[in-house]
Amino acid sequence: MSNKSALITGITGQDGAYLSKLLLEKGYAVNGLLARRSSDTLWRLRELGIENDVRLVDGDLTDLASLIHAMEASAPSELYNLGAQSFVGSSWRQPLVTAQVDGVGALNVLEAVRIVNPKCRFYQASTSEMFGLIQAEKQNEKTPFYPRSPYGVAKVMAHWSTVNYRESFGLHASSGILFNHESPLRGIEFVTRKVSHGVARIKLGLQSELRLGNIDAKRDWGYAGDYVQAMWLMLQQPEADDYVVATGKTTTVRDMCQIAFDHVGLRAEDHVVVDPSLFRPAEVDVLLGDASKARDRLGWSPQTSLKELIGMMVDADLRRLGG
Ligand code: NDP
Ligand code: GDR
Repeated sequence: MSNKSALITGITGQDGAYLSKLLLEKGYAVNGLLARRSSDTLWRLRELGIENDVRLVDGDLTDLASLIHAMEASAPSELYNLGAQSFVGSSWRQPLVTAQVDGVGALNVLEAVRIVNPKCRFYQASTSEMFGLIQAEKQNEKTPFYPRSPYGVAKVMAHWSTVNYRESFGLHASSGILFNHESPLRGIEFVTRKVSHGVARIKLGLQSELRLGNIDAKRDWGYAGDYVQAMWLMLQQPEADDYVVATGKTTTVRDMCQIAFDHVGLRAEDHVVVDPSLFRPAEVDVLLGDASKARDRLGWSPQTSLKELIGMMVDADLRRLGG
């Protein structure tokens, strides 16, 4: 057990919930930045049974004053910047919000750390979307970036700001370049959860069709519960650095769907409809990560197969729907 204190932006999101649980188990005092919304955003913390174990501080990534206040109020030794407009599809429709929250927002957090306590360790939620257009069969920390969406572009800014604050001000600032990671707590707009929810509804006779966009896209999908461990490990290292976190396996959306339908004894081809209106203006066709550095330096490796992950997600959606 430790007497460390953490501040998490994006605490109400998928990763924020799993990271909170992990840090609470390690004895941390867990604080989270809560952006004001008109509806309830605490369902994930509630689902993990930790809603009353974390302390929430009002704030928004676009409001530096609120971040300085959150730093002062929670006196963290570690800050995890997970907050973002994280849906790639929306980033074309809300490019300026995405840039403000995901790009400038990260810079605001770095400034708050620099101003209030430059000894506080910092984690940036970087992403495989920064790689974008295929340039290497497997992407690692040395692969150049070529983002393909306003989201990817904003995240490149946040990533380089993190490197820059490390080099300019000596902050212990690390970036985790995480590939797609999913769970039963995934937002419904992302493809794995859209599929697990759709499959559960089809199984229960509540719908018959599942409309998807580009099912030939390939992703390197892992389990969020495994990936938050890597975030924590990065901040325990003597030196800050950047790490790719991935499974090293890639699967098409089409095959991922089939895994989900197989789980309930149905055939994907009987239900999936490709809807061109769901295609993106520019696509990231393939992602496949090489996480050897995380394995060698952090001792991290993924523990959950895609089949186990998708099965877990479909079962959770069946349960939620009362099936
Ligand atoms: P989610 O979309 O589930 O969570 C995003 C979080 O950011 C929510 O808590 C949301 O709050 C918060 N947020 C949004 N806008 C603001 C704002 N203006 N000020 C403060 N908080 C805000 O994302 P994930 O948990 O899946 O991802 C966590 C981070 O990791 C994100 O930065 C994402 O871009 C990045 N990432 C995710 C990957 C994945 O596969 N999941 C892979 C690589 C990177 P609210 O609930 O109120 O909307
Ligand atoms: P992604 O995740 O864009 O990789 O970003 P998403 O699940 O949205 O898309 C994955 C791939 O599936 C294709 N696809 C569809 N996607 C959605 N959402 N809905 C559909 O109906 C559909 N049909 C096909 C997409 O075109 C894409 O190729 C996620 C987010 O969590 C980011 O925040 C994170 O940085 C990256 O993963 C790594």
